[in-house]
This record gives sequence, C-alpha cells and structure tokens, in this order.
Amino acid sequence: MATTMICRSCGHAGLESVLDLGRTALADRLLTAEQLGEPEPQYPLVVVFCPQCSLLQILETVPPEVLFCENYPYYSSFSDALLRHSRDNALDLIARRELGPGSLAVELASNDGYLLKNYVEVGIPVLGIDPAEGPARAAATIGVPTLNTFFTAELAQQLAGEGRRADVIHANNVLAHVADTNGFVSGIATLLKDSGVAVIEVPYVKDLIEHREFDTIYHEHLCYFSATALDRLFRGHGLFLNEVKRLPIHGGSLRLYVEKVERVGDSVKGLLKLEVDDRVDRIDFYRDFARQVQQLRTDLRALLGALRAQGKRIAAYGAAAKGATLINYVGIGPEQIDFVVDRNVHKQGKYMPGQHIPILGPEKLLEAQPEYVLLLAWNFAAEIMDQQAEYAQRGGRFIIPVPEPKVV
Ligand code: JHZ
Repeated sequence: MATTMICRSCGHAGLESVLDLGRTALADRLLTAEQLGEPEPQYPLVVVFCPQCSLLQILETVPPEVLFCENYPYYSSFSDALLRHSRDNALDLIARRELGPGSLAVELASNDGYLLKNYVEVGIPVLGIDPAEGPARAAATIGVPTLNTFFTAELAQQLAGEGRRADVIHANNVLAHVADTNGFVSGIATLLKDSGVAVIEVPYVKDLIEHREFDTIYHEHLCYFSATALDRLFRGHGLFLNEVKRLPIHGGSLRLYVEKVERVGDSVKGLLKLEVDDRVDRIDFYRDFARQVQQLRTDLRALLGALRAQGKRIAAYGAAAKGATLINYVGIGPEQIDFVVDRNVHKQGKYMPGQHIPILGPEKLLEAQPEYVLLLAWNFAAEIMDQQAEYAQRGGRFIIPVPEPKVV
C-alpha cells in the first residue's frame, strides 16, 4: 500500500485532514469460510481535503490488482433500479447522438455488461473494458465484447491506433477508483472521437457530506468529486464539462457530459455557482463532517444495543462495499447482526470483511423473520422495501442508517 502526502490531482502538499475511519478491512474482500481463520489485511482510511484544487480524497492507495482482479464480487445487474437507470441513459444517448451501426460505444469498467447490452440490443457496436475477471466473463456471455484489463492511457493509444475511437465513452463509478487520475482522463481524450461525448457518473461529494454518507468512503474510492474539481481536471486534458445532471443513484451522483468542444451549458454554470455559494470548494464545508459521523456511530450503536437488550433479532440487507465501511466503523458484529442477505449469488455463502457476519440469500429473511433489518444498501431502500413487502407485512421493520439512524 502507498500513502500519498500530496494531492492526487494537482500535487499540492498542504492537505487538510477531514476524517479518520481507522484501520479497516477491504470493503469488497468477502471471506470464504476457510479464510476466516487467516489474518485479514487491514489498512488505514484517512480522508483529506486539498485547499488548492478542492478535491476530497483518501491518503491510501491499495494496489488495484488487489482490489479489483480476482474474486471481485460486485455485479451491477443485481439492482433493478440501476438497470433501469442505465437503460434510460443508453436510450437517451442513442436518440440524442443519433447513434447507429456505424457508431462505437465504449464503457470503462463495464462490469457484467449491464449498460452496454442496451446498445447491443439495437445493433450498435460496443466495447467493454474491465479488469475484474468474473464480471467481464459474465458480460461476454451476454454478448458484450469485453477486454479483461485496466483502462490506461496506453490502451487508449493502442485502440485509437487501430481506428477504434468512440462516439460515446461511458465511465460510471470508476474515476474515483483510479490512482492515475490524469492518465485515465488523458486516455479518455485519446479514445474519444472529436465529435464524441464522454458520459461519466460519480458519487457527488456534496450529497456525501450533506447526507453523512461516510460509508461511501472505502479503499476503492480514492477521490470524492465536486463539479469544481472535475471541471479543472478535464480542462487540463482539453476536455470540457458542458452539461451535468444531479441524479439520486448511489445516494446522490453527478452525470457529467464531457466533450472536446467548449459549449458550457447553464446546468454546469449553475452547479459551479452553487458549489461556490455553498463553499464546497472550501475546507469549512467539511469541518463538521467528522463530528457528525461520530454522532451517527454513537446513535446507531445505541439503537442496536437497545433493541438487542429487548431481545430483538436484527439482520442486515445488502453485502455492499459501503456496508463493510459502516459495520467496521460503527463496530457492528455477529453479536448485533445475525446475518446479512444479498441477492448477488457471488456474495452468498461468504462473510463480511472485518466483522465476519455470514451472507445469505434474501429468502432467509422470511424464513427467520428477525424483528429488524438494517439496510446496509440504504441507497436502494425503496427497491428493497418494495421487494420485502411480505417481511414488513408480517411485522418486520427496517433501520435506515444515514443521514441518521431511523426505524421505518
Ligand atoms: P451497492 C457500488 O458500491 C460498487 P456498493 C462500486 N464500489 C461503487 O463505486 C459504488 O457502487 C458507487 C444488493 N442488492 O450497489 C446488491 C440486493 O441484494 O449499493 C449489492 O450487493 N437486492 C463499484 O457495493 C448491494 O445490495 C436488491 O434488491 O456499496 C448493493 O450494493 C438490491 C437493489 C441490491 O453498492
């Protein structure tokens, strides 16, 4: 593991501390039963702010091969809401950019093909790029050609050299995962046709701070972006943030439309102004975050402790990466939570990192009917509660942990 002392984006040395989540296990390193007895790697998780370019980031860089290659358990296709969100995105671009059989849509971190399959369905050529073996294989099985590797500036050169430049480049929830942020963005510039658009989604730092979504912080996420920080980053590579949308997915995200020609629209001007007005580009915006997160920890511990003292049984829903941060920081183990359920079959049968709580299929909820379910995947609360209507009808209650613990 490497620890940076300078800003990942601009190289400034005076980083200011925001939050220390302590030493934690890797959020997506789910354990098999055999691994429970082995030492589990843990790394510090420290969040800092760059006063020069306003980028919120963590200090630690765990090698990407350790994080993403073997046994990466995240498969995008297990959320219906995410599938709908992605399909709408693809159909909108196909119509707006008049894409057809002569176009090329590329996705960086294409996972199991959840997005590109919408282009394939209507005969538009695609290329997925993803280093995670299992998801890349799943994509190939559904007809999404996928290079099982990391996207880099060199790979972009190679593809462009072969004449494979893209009309659309998607990069959803990947920019924050990349240590060489500038190399990645320069790769986008190389791979994009002069008339093309890169459509990039990132969790939005303003939502993260305002809704106390501290659990979005884990070693995979090196950066937490504002439009201000991204606008600067893109401009450094001859790319322009021309349009932006705020979306509810993942607790609040930005969808950024980036092109080689500068035609900055009102959506971008408005958001940049809002960030200045709300001081998102200043350390004061982040100063109270650590105290709020500590308060959340105290409140959630107290709530779970009181329920356990009354003899209530509690399970959790969603073996999400963010769930690992939450249980490890708050200190929720098998004494509080009997089991976690998750629809993702690649996660079932394994154990949560750090706390070693078993992960089972969602049917276990009705079988065991614990009185409470802690929603670790609170970002999909509506979808999950809808799907678990019967559990609720039988008297089960849900606990939503952020922005403050609440029983619903
Ligand atoms: P989910 C993901 O993080 C992946 P995670 C990644 N780390 C990233 O950057 C962020 O998003 C932004 C399950 N589930 O997607 C599926 C059900 O079982 O919130 C997932 O395991 N039933 C790249 O891992 C988990 O919950 C359901 O009905 O924190 C949700 O994980 C639904 C809707 C989900 O993100």
